[in-house]
Amino acid sequence: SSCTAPLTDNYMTFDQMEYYLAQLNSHPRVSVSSIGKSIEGRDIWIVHINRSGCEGQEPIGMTPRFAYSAMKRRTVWLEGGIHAREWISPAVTLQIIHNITHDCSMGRGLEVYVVPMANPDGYVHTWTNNRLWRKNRRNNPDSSCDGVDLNRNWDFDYGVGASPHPCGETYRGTSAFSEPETQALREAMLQVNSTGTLQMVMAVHSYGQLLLYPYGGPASNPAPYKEKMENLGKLFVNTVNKVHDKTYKIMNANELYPASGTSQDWAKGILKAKYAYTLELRSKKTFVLKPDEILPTGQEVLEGLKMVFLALAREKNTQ
Ligand code: 0X9
Ligand code: ZN
Repeated sequence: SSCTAPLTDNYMTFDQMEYYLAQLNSHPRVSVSSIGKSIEGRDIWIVHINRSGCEGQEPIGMTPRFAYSAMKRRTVWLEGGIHAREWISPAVTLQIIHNITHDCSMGRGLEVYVVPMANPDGYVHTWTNNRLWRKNRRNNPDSSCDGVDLNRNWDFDYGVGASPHPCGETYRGTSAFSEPETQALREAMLQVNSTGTLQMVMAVHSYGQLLLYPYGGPASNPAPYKEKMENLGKLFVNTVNKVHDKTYKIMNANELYPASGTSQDWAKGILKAKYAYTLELRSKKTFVLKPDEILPTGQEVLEGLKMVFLALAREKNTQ
């Protein structure tokens, strides 16, 4: 529709994202706030879409008496933009925010929290200096190479399966949570986790068209609820694949390649989120996706998420 056009016509600069989020904040069901600042002082924004205005529209199968108020809140956390060059991630994440906000049928029975741009400094750098920059903009001491991979900096299985060298693309940093960006995400996730049951965490990346479930570390034991994560993941990819006939697949993260210190594994292993995923969006071969793929990528993911949200809201047992 025309009101989503600015979100799907082209990629937004960081300034445009901030402008969009500021406007969105005037919507009664939305609150936008900063969870902290990046190394270069940019805000990391979180969007909470609440259920006010959607009462009486609980999912089928959920007794109104238990819905929303009496029941422990079920929360969902979506993370976008932790890798700077994966522009389709914030673009799709913003579309998801738009959709949940403007459509009560999506995300019924759930409290949804979204960080669309977890690495603003890196993102700005991809617009101004280097389109293929991945990490944050840490000025590493005693090295001519900048940046820490924010998806190797989390304190679960930290270390092995991530580069110890500042010049590495997957440089893990000097210690777990050495970066203000991961610290801000951790604090916000702990806060959200304390307000309800964290049903699902999804980190949105590109590329590969894959849905990955934990663990991804080298010492990858089967994660709790592995079967359930596989089954819900299959529901997601099957739904996604009906929309534009694409070929998303589900697999174990460690089987793709071992990576430790990821937000997904921390969410699963430490926060005990029942479901944790890394979603790799389009394409099959490059980070540089043409703007005309923003809309279809968003459409397919939205259909998949709708199904997943319904399943999560209806589930009887929580974590
Ligand atoms: O390597 C990553 O951080 C993610 N892929 S990306 O190309 N977007 O950088 C994948 C992390 C998922 N975990 C494992 N593959 N173990
Ligand atoms: Zn990534």
